[in-house]
This record gives sequence, structure tokens and C-alpha cells, in this order.
Amino acid sequence: EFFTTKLNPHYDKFITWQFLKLKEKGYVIKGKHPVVWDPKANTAVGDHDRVEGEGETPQEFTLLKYKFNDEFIIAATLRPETVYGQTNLWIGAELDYVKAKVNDEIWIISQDAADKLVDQEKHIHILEKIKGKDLIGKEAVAPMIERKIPILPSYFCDPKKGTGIVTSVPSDAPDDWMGLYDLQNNQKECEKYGLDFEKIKSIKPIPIIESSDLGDMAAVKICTDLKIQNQKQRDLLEKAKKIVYKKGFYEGIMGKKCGEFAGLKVEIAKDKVKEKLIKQNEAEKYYELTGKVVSRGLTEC
Ligand code: A2H
Repeated sequence: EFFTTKLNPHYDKFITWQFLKLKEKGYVIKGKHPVVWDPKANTAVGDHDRVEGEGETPQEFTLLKYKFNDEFIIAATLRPETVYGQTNLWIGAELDYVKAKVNDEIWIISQDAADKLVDQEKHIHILEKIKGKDLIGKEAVAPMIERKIPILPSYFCDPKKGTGIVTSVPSDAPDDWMGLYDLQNNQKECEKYGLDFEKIKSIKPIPIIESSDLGDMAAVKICTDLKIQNQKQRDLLEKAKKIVYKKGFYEGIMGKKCGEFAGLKVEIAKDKVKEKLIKQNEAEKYYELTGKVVSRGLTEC
């Protein structure tokens, strides 16, 4: 048996002494970095302080901001460099969202995202609940490309991930391509939401990344190769996502539609595009865990 903390005063003093020594020599500093957090115990949760989720860790997402009247619709992405290929936003047709004051701005996000942002240094005040379907057919201004894009219904938006709203880059994201494909082949669905079917059919994926054997429409090619029929085929889509992500991210080159980033390797462009978006107040960093973590105190982190 071995006790740490104040239960073992000698050991506790030794550790304090050790850290002070390290600090004196300049080997430790105080700063900020994302950690797995137990909101009830108000503490960071190490790998061995968990009953579930060993090895899970915070992953950085980029929150993209879409101007919508005096508010912002927010979508989370792992691929900020693909903003040049945005054609629309996806909203969960059957999901609920909230309008919240986030610091000095008004954001439209999921309730779940609002809860997570509280632990990411944001002041949140929920103003009202809104239904996803009330946003369908409206338009918001996409970051970087500064173009109005329509908000369309989908069935793959996970309310637990990001903000529950997804930016659509059908050239490079299999989910986005299949979402668009489904809508373009379903006049009834378009009419149900008052969408102009001809206009929906005219939306075309925009080639932005050249990735070796997958060409410049990686998502379209992989969905065709794997014979994916619709956005509800989750297993196949997960497989497609993995392939496209690996090829696009590690082998891709930014195409001529990517402004000052054209010609750069995707791997390098990602951070550059992200930093530019942040500087323009069109994006912010956001962290999400790679999987579920439950602390020893049985709180979901
Ligand atoms: B990615 P992972 Cl071009 N529900 O952004 C479903 N999907 C969501 C979501 C939600 N609530 N929130 C974010 N996402 C999507 C761009 C993109 C993305 C491209 C290529 C691949 C790609 C444009 N859509 O993701 O399951 C967002 O789509 C595949 C890696 O946490 C986000 O990044 O790995 C991605 O899922 C995060 O996926």
C-alpha cells in the first residue's frame, strides 16, 4: 500500500520540495492546456483516475462562425483548410438547438455544445430554444469565402458532437457528399422543407484538393467506389471517411480555388488557414474528447 497527498505528510513535502526545485531551475512553468476535466470534482482527470475511457484525450476542433443576421451559426470541423469547398450547412432536421449569448456574441449551437463551452472559458447564457427545422432553407455567410450558403436538412448530424451543425464540403467529406446526393434525389424531401428542388439539384461539389489517386473529388470517388447508396449507411461511411482523411490530409495539395494557400500541402495549409480564420474572428479553437471518459467519482468528463 502506498499513500500520496496529505495522507502521507513526508511524501507530500518531498513532492512539494521536488516541484519547487524544478521551478527554481526553470523546468516547470504555469500555463494553460486542454485536459480531461471532471466538472463535478472540478479537477483534471488522469488516465488512471478513470473507470472508463483510458487513453481518451482532448482533440482540437475548429469552430467556424457563419454570420446569420446579428448572430452566428457555429459548426465544428477537423478540416478548417476545406473552407474553400463549402457549399451549404447541415442542420439536424429532427434536432433541437439553442440560441445562446457566448461572451459578447450570440451563437446558435446544440445544448450539449453550450454545456461543454462553459468548461472552455466561455460565459454562456441560454436565450432560447430553437428547432433545427426552423433554420432550413435560410442562408448564412460562410467564413473565408464570404459567400451566402443555404442551411439544409440532414440525418447524420450527431447532437453530441461539436455543435450539432456541420459545414458541408461534398468534394472531400463522404457524409457531406451523401447528404447532398440524398437531397438531390428526393424531390419530396425538398418540398417537405419548402426547398427549391431545381436549386438544390444545381449545387455542385467544388474541387479544392488534389489527392493522388482519388483526384480532386475524393469524397465523390470513394462513395462511388464503395457503392454507398445513402447517408444512413454508417459503417461504409466511416470506412470512406478514414480513407479520404488519410489520403487528403497526408498526400493532398491545395488547389487553385484555395486563394493564397494554393499549392501548399494540406498538412501544412491546415494550421495556416485556421490561424487566418481565427485572426479574422471567423473561427475559434474548441476541444472535444476522442471518446467517453467517466471519472472515478462516476462523473462523465
Ligand atoms: B469535417 P469525427 Cl472536408 N455530426 O469537416 C456529424 N458529423 C459532424 C458533426 C456532428 N455533430 N460535427 C462535425 N462533424 C463532421 C469538414 C470535413 C470533415 C472534411 C473531410 C472530413 C471531415 C467538412 N464537413 O471529417 O467523427 C465534420 O466534418 C472526417 C474526419 O469526430 C468534422 O470534420 O472524426 C468531422 O465530422 C469530425 O469527425
